[in-house]
Amino acid sequence: MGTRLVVVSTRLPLTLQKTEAGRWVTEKSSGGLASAMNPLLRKTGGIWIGWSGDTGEDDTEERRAVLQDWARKEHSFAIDLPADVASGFYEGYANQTLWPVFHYFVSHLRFDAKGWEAYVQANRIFCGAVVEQYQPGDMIWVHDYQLLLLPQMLREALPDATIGFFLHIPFPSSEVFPVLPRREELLRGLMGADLLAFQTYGHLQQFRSSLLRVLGIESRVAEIPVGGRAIRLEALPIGIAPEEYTEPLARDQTTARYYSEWAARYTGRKVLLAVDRLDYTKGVPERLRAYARLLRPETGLKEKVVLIQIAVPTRERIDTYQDLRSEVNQLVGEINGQFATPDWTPVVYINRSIEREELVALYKLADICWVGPLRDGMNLVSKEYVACKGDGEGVLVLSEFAGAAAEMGEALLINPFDEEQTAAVVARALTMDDQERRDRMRALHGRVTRNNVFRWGNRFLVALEEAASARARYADTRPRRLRMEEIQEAYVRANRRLLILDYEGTLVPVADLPQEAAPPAVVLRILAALASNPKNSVALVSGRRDSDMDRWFGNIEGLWLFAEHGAELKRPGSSWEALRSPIPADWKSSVMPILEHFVDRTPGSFVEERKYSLVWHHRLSEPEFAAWLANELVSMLEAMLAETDFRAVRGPNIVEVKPVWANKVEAFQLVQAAQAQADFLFAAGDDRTDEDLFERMPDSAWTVHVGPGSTRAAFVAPDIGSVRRLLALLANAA
Ligand code: GDG
Repeated sequence: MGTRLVVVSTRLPLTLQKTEAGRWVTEKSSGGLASAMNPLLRKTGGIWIGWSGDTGEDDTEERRAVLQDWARKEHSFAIDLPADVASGFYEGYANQTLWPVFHYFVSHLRFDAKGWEAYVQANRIFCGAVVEQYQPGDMIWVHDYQLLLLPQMLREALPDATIGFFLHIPFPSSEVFPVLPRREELLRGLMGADLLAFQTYGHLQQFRSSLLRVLGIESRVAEIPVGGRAIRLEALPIGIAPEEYTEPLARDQTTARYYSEWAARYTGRKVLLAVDRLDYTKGVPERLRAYARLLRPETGLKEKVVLIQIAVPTRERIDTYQDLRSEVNQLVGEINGQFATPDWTPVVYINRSIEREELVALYKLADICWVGPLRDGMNLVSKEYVACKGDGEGVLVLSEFAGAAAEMGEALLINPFDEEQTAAVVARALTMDDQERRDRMRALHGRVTRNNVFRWGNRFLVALEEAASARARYADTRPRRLRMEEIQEAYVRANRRLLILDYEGTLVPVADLPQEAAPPAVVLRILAALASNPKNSVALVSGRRDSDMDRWFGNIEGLWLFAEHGAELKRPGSSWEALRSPIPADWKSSVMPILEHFVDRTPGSFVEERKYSLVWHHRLSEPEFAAWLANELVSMLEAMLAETDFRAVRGPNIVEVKPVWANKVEAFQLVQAAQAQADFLFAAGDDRTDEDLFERMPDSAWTVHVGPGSTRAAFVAPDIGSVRRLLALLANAA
């Protein structure tokens, strides 16, 4: 890997702390992410950019020196966030709006516009910091839900940068995601990336369906086509660095001491272990209630088990977390109060962070690791426990709502909302026979060891590199931005001109309903001016019926009209003629029943009948369902129409069945026959059929593609407005 990696995450693996004596010191945290990123950063000479955790108000010499040390020795570049930005961003929009909704806790959603503004502001500050450090060729890797707007901000600031994004938390269902205030902005914020990666395939699919529902953007499983490039999509489940857990077990004295002390203390009892941040997504009260069921007299487990619950304080400034803390305190008190005996405490509750040496000793000690989140992106605790069980002596009880469940089929899966079932599964884990336990754990252990965090990091970077080089290849062959003056000059110089114009999507927006496609006066004026010039032959091609075309454009003298994509034409001054005739009369009667069947299945959709074509419109239907059905319909009709002159094609929110010979290339050739020796050929259009035309026109032709999407045209016009401006310029030129 020749290029430098730039990691961007909310927090750095370093934190700035002010001591009681007012001195600034550095605290290092070694999380899974740091273990994954550090080797990659070393290998690529990369850097890490993140929030210092501080406001930067106390801008002393000493503090600056600490941060300079970070940059020099740790390659970590700290960002300060002003207090109000930090709280609105972190405790506000990120953790009280996004976090609950992404974890399906819609009832915990809190939103205010200030929090959103702070979120935008914070993302901008991050963007500025990245731009400041950026060197051409860098690969930027943005992490997680706090920075959803960053990829697009970076794309605008650094158009050629390589930008990847990984979401550590779940992506919610498309029934839930749209609940979010500012949902459109969030999705657009991600669209600047070359690669978007999720923990599971399920999350990826949910993201795709939200994208379709919220922004109307269709995607494929592996990519989203946007504006002439593609964003790659990947499911990349994060792993752990197994040695960080197995090494202390093998060598560390403190770990060994803890382990033997505790093993002696709990002899004769089964140890159940739970390790969580004290977050409402982690299912701590649910676990405690299920545990209380397990201790009922009829199970015979009283005094035979102990639950060690580590609950690390987190986000304590948010009310919901305070409430959770009280609830857990109370439940622990109740269970211990009700069941304890002078020599047995059923729940050992530790409401603080413990050292890695202790944690690892507990993993080794535990007969069962009870991982019960109500929703979790992945859950690393489950993998860390498994890593410590090389001997096969342990059972993992795992919530089916953790991303980890997708990979850890040999765990005993629970629905943590079902406390009865959970208690039964834990009871089964306690009595599992030796062979089954070892078989399951060995399979898990092998997989956790193989699919480690290093592999994850490499896979991400390989995918990112591929995605970025695909974009770069595209950029080399990219059509030029519309150069109006250049076209105008050629137009003025020419003696005989031929202009062929697509209608909907080019001169007017694509209409939801067929009757809404009428042209505004400005378009009529431009067309009339162009068509009245004796040097010009101007043709307008539309999918609409001849009657619509007549009603709209019948008064414009000198204009060529093609209706139904060219199935019918009207030369200047004459009446409509069919391009081929007669067409078989029975084709509609075989296609119509199929379309009607689809209409019945798809509320809001309808069939429009034209002379030479049938169109199924699904713009008013549930987008995902309709898009899926549209594909079904096309493949069904493809088989049926294979031997005929008709084809089924998808357009924007439509499926159209039309004759193959009705197309723009034919239309162009007809006009060209009448306007031989034209020295200025011009075409503008936005869809697939226009691409066929662009390809067939000589290299000297002036071809213009409108809107996003890849194209063979010589120029790209960003929108309909710019096409109109260009045509107005030509109309007034001569
Ligand atoms: C997010 C997603 C996703 C916990 N207590 C102590 C301690 N820990 C360590 C664990 C583990 C980490 O904290 C927690 O990671 P999780 O994956 O369980 O959960 P989140 O913090 O919510 O992480 C999650 C993850 O990102 C990675 O993509 O898996 O779904 O929510 O490593 O060991 N470590 C020490 N003392 C403790 O008391 N030393």
